[in-house]
Amino acid sequence: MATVAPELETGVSDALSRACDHLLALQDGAGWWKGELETNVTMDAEDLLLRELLGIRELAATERTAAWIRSQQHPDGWWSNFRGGPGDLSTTIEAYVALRLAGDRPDAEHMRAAGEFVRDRGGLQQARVFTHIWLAMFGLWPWELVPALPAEMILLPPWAPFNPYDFACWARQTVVALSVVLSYRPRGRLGFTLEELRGAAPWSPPAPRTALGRALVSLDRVLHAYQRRPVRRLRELALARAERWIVERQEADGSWGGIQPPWVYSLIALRLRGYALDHPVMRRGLEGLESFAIDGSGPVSRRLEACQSPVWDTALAVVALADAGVPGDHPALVRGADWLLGQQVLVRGDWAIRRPGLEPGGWPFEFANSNYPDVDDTAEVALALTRVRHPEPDRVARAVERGARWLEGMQSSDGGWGAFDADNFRPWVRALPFCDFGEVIDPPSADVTAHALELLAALGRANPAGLDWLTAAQEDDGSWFGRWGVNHVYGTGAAVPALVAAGVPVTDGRIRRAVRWLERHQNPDGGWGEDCRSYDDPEWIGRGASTASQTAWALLALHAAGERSAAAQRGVAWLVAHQREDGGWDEPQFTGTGFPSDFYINYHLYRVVFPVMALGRWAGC
Ligand code: R04
Repeated sequence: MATVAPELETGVSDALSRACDHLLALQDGAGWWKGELETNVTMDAEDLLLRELLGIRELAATERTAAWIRSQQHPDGWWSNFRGGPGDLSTTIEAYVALRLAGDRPDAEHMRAAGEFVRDRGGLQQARVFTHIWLAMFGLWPWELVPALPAEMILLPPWAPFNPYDFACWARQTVVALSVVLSYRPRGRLGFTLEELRGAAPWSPPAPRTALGRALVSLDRVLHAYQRRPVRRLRELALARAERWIVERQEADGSWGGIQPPWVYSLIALRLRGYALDHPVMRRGLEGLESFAIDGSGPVSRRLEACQSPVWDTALAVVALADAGVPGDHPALVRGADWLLGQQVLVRGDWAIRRPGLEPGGWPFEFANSNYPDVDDTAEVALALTRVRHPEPDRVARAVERGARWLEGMQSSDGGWGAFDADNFRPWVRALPFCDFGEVIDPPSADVTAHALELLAALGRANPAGLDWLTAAQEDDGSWFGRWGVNHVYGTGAAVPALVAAGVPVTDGRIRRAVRWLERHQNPDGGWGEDCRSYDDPEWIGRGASTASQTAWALLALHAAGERSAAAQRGVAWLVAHQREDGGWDEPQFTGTGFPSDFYINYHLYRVVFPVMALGRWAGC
């Protein structure tokens, strides 16, 4: 074991105290923390298209949104889905249409470059299904070429294949709303065409590679024929049921699931069902959506958060500050705990379909998300609460106990945990022609399972099935895959502390192999980084420019493994050397995962909370 230089110890303690001050200053008076949640410009483009469709697009907001979209364009003409990433066809098409809507001319330099990129990639024809739907809603793409999604799906019972509960909750809310939209096939007008974005080859459906895929393409043809002549009474029954399903799920903040896609599509679906814009459901929905916009006055640009992360950020901040040695009865921690206690979900949501007997008690991700508490947040919040010395300890203990019971009940039958649902792993929906974007099921993942195990271990509750699941999920190279964070550095940073907490000795082969994987993937500068491209190209696994959050994740694993090695010291030194004057860190890279390969998130608080955790644990030995 390497000795630790005294300069490093001093550096850590200075860095930590500045970082803690920085983090404490970011707390809201109400007790929560919330960093910006940055994604990509489809959010902003679709916001303009939604407003155009509903007839509520305003000039000033359009100009500020367009300014943001322009500011995100790569000099070569395209837009990507994460900072530093490659151009994305669908994102570029949506950004282009939004800028046309804002008045940018197709012969302007930046638009010509975008058009060239789109045509090079095969044109509009090759875009994802969601992009085709947006175009179809304005008469710019034939509805006939959009894969079928019959509204009658809502009538299927939860045991039938392709019923809404086979989809992950985020996809479920999206497809139910879109099944209404696809039934009405609205056709707005934009006053321009997109001939300049047409590629050379005609559209042809993607060729499925499996027998199931081929069967579903045939089914798609049958359903298209049905869409031309649906059984009227059945269709109306389905639409009425879908409408009710949607309205019942609107959250207190006016959102659907607190995430942009179902929110926007639900508003469109209800409008098509005849809801006027001043109907309370629509009004709450539109006002809430406005509150997800980060807007300045004057020439400052306007952008939209795809969702918000206050519960997650607050739990992480409390854990980080406690790790850094802030006393458990510090007012910031007590206020944070008080706010978290008020966020526990005590009503049933969609999760109860698969776990009907289970008492509620989880925590969600967002301000208002009572239909969709998740295991990840429940684990992290309960862990945070155990670190606070609250004036009402019994109240805290009861909340933690309820959360832990809910979490135990949400364990899938294979021993792992998914994020929002138990046993959501029927793979068929992935093969639907409609589902060409993002993950559409919510099977157990290593990171969520690790967080669940870490909580249960902290409460002294053994869970052999979970431990076995996590053990089996270790890759041959010693790492774990990161479902909700980029990527193997995240998965490994979650799994190792969980295994150790669950009683696996640091000398165990699982821990040693993970440590060796981390050491092999340390950058020469001492930090760790992993590019979002690691989801598509194995060459990138464990590789990328060093970032504060990923360096911290690696250090959390090394710390749990008992390492005070030269490698660990160089990682700690990287964090100390890259801290900003104000106590924070810069992190332009996206290190959060929405959907592997398709959707990435830059959680702006990650760059602070994870370094505080890592340095705090390092300093605490
Ligand atoms: C890091 C914590 C992970 N934990 C909680 C997850 C919270 C965020 O989950 C989602 C965020 C999302 N955004 N956008 C989508 C989305 C889905 C999530 C999204 C949904 C549907 C389509 C496109 C994007 F589950 Br279509 C920001 C597990």
